[in-house]
Amino acid sequence: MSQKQTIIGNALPNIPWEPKPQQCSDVLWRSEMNPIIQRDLIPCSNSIFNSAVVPFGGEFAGVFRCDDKGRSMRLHRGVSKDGIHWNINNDPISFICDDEEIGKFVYGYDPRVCWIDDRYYVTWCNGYHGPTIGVGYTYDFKEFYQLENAYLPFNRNGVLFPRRINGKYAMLSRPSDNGHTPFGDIFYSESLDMCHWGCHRHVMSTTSEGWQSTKVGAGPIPIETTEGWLLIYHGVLTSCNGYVYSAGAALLDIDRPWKVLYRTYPYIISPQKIYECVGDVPNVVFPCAALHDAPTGRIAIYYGAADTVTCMAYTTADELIAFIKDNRM
Ligand code: BMA
Repeated sequence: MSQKQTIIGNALPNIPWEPKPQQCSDVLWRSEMNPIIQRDLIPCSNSIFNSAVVPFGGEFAGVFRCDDKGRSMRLHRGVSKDGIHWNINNDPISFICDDEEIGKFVYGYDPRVCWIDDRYYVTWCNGYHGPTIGVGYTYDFKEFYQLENAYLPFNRNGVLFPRRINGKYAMLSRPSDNGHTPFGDIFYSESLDMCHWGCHRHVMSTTSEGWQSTKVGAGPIPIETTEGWLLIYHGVLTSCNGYVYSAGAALLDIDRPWKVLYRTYPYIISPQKIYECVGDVPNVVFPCAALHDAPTGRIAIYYGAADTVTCMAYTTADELIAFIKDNRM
């Protein structure tokens, strides 16, 4: 255990954890149990991936992207005692919403879950005349309430910050098109009421070549550290066989998170294992959640693999931050 705590946050003594294998020289190491969630865990599912997990009542809970056997994209709730073995509800979440037009569910995918103040906020890619960012909340992972969509279509990868910044809620997002968007930068937006979003700021662009040259998008909820907001994000490369989704990491300024302090030139994880390269969409790793334990700095990352299954990988805050600084662009 390090003397100084790098992560600003709570202890999570029961965080899922596997020590780094001796022969591993990478900054992230995969779970030996991958994939921790198989595609057919529940009767209706074609695939379960790109999902969000949080500590809940001494155990764990989450919102899962389950594409059904009609290949419709749905959100399901789940609970787990250890963060690894999951009990996912077979019925999709039915959001309670005051406004019929907003509450009419079309599709939902790539959820993120973020504890702020007194509740768990859920953001996801929500079908409303094309993809935009849906926002809702739950107290108990049983009843979910839906708020207004955050933005006009088209937008994806809406990721909240876990506290107000300069008195306002803050969210990263990635304006997009209605298809398999061949572009995309990360932006920052603020809101006083979780309804009206503005003061949009550019955060980061794609690079001229390499794993993050087609589009970038925020991944898990940013982790507050003494070195800045630790952001894990995905980046996409266009190969002769289509898109390749990898992930990198960045540090953002604590008070002005649209200012990137450092950002990795290399990826921290790319599709290499068979379960990341073979599936409904080959060559995809897509992190959507990260648990962390402040005293030890341990970080457990949840990512979707090949748009088919859910996997885990581990790192520590000190190791990842050192890697970002040593391998910055
Ligand atoms: C994106 C989203 C993700 C998916 C990725 C790769 O546009 O649809 O859910 O993992 O494409 O197919």
